[in-house]
Amino acid sequence: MKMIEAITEQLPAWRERVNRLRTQFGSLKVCDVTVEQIYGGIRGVQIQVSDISYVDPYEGIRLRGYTIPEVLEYLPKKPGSDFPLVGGLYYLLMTDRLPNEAEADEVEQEWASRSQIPEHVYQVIRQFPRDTHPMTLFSVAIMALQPSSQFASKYAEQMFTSEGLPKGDYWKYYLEDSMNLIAKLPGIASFIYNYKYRNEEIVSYSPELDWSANFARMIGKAEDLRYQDLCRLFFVIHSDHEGGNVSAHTSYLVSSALSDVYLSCAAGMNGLAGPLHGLANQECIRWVLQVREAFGGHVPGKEELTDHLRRQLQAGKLIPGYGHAVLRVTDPRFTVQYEFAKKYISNDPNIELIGRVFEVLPPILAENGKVKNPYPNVDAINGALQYHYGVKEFDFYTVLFGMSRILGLTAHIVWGRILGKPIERPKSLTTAMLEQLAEKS
Ligand code: NMX
Ligand code: MLT
Repeated sequence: MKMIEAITEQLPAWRERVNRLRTQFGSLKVCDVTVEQIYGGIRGVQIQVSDISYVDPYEGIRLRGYTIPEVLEYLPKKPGSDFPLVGGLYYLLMTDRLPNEAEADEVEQEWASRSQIPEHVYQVIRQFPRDTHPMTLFSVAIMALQPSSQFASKYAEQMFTSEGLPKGDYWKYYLEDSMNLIAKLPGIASFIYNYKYRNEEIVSYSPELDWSANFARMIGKAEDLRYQDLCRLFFVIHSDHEGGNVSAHTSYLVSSALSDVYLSCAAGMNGLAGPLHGLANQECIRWVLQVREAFGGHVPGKEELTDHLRRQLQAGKLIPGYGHAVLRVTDPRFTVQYEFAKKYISNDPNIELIGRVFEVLPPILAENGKVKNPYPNVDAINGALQYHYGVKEFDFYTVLFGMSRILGLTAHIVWGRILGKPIERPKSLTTAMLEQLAEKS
């Protein structure tokens, strides 16, 4: 794989940079931690390093240094499509280099060749009651693939042989596992969808189509080219949001114990399934529809909407899709999806309402100074787009987020192994210890 060559080429320089920092500047202080930060979700404490992506509070995400509009513009596309090949995005995340068409295509072809899903994975999913949440099925299906982990078997094998597995080579097995897992995600996600809501169909992967279009085809949207483009857009922009969000942080932590890619990504998906994180996208469309229902199915005018939103906030309700732990501006991932919506489906009433809420809500949320970011995040519009194109089962939306997020999670994990990061083990204190520190201050 070209991707392996590209990483191998850069390896000595990266390792050298990290070694220099650790040996020459190991005692350099990066930041202080306050009592409020300890109790407040470790917000703003700079305890990680990752070069896969970075979220600037006032600009939003950059994936390997590129903004969302730049990523959408520069990555290779399939003829006839306006949105990138996910294979190209993965090449960028993994190698820190923009791929050419052949390199993006090679990743796509690798996925096609690794896409066969063992029968027992379908059986595991079928064992669950049909009303099980799709994220549970998704996480379980990833776990069901774990016995095929090349890293886990190689690691176990070297314990009993004289031939060791050099630490510097772990990453190659993590990358193999990552490629094998990602290749199977369209098949797994689509089967969960088909099992729960359609005809229980298992659709095999078509090497003629890219990863995104394969997923669309597998859920019955072979003819819907616009939906396929929406999938490409969705999968690219949800792939990563630096290392500190719940799913990335969780999977990275788990992998630091040398748990393999399957164990680590399933853990990350369990975090993504929380309503304050990925699950928010299913809540957003539900909320949008409830607001319309409160107005007899119509889109309320600005004044009516303002009153309605104030009442909700006064009742202590959370408005899904608004706010962010790091961002202090409108999420650029919201913006590009809103642009897609205005271009192709501007007459959709849910999109109209989302636009109106966007006009009206930020100043209201900002009023009491409590909400640190009164602007929409990525989830505020995801569901409405899926809903428009006929994917109307809200609880499935986080699986789409998960498919995409695994691209980023695995890039973080593989690079953790490349740079030889040790097991994570921060230190905890007791309340009494903090009280003693407070007394002395
Ligand atoms: N509606 C109402 N109140 C809010 C909102 C909102 N959308 N966002 C924050 N607040 C409240 C929050 O509950 C907290 O109140 P209290 O002190 O009474 O607990 C207060 O404002 C301060 O919260 P922040 O410091 O601004 O936000 P925090 O960093 O703790 O949490 C979120 C960030 C994203 C978890 C929070 O804004 C939220 O729950 N938003 C709605 C859910 C959502 O959209 N999640 C998706 C996140 C993106 N993703 O894809 O993962
Ligand atoms: C994400 O994409 O992970 C969310 O925006 C949450 C975050 O960054 O904390």
